[in-house]
Amino acid sequence: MKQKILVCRALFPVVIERLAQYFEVDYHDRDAPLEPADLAARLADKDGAITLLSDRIDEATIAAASRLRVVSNVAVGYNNFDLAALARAGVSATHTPGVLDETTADTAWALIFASARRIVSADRWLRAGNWQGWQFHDPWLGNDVHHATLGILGMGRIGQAVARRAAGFSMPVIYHNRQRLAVADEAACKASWVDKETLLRNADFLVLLVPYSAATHHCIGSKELALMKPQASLINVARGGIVDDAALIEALQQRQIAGAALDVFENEPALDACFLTLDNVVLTPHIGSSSAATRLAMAQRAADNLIDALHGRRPPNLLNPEVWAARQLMTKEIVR
Ligand code: 8YV
Repeated sequence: MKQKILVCRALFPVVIERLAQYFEVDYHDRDAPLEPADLAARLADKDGAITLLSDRIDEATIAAASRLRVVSNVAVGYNNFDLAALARAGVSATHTPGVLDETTADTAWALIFASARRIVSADRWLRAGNWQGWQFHDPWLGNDVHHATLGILGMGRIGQAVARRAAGFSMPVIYHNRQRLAVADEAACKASWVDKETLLRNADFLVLLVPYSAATHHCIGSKELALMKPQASLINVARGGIVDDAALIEALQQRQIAGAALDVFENEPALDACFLTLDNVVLTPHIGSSSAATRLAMAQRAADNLIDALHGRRPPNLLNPEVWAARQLMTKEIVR
């Protein structure tokens, strides 16, 4: 008899067909999240699940899911998982690192340029029929990207992919990370480690790429924004909640910094309405990994993780190896 899985969102048909070769698939084939009660009810008889960031997997969600062995996120971030609750329930968790690094780095650069050169406001203004002729002192004088200092907070795989691109624009790169990169990795992305205050004071473009956790909650607030240059732009392609949105709105209103470009927000998809009134902020709806090829690669990787785990093979992107090891041990005991 096939094991049962839940797929919590409309994915690519090719991925669903692949999963259906191995499993009995309960498919929520809509591109909107399941209600928490619905999610819990549909997980009750499942061995595994493919989840998205909008599916909160905690104690309550898995309380009735006694067969559940693995939850496989279609995302590199996993702040929707309560890992402590999953450990207590003996459920393995996986994510999709690696496959979205380059695409998300591209998005960061798109936002750097959009913010520096005011592309979105200029487009909106032109469409509104305001263009009367070319002006030397046009309203869109922006800031140069080339030769400016690129600052990166959080220098994991995506941070390094962002840094590598800076060489093409002759930009010095500084970064802050809890752990300094190995010398060879620093050399590969031509980046220098600095403390957080030096990063804030010197970056012309500050790209945030730390994962969200209690430790990074509001790690950019009014105190940090006050240290930034008046011509600086803040770029967030990581997670809402890393930035204190109210403090950022205030800084943008006061022109304490030149601009921001944000792909993620506290409480998204709800958005502080003040952002909509500001012309020095670019807003995108969490599209960091959104290229067709990358979203397919993410879905396939999530399927790989689930297929391996439910066949007793260690999945490539395990988040909680101790849970996996404990279950393997338990299975051996039972067999013996
Ligand atoms: C996704 C992301 O766009 O992978 C992540 O952590 O935030 C993005 O790649 C999206 O959230 C998919 O669930």
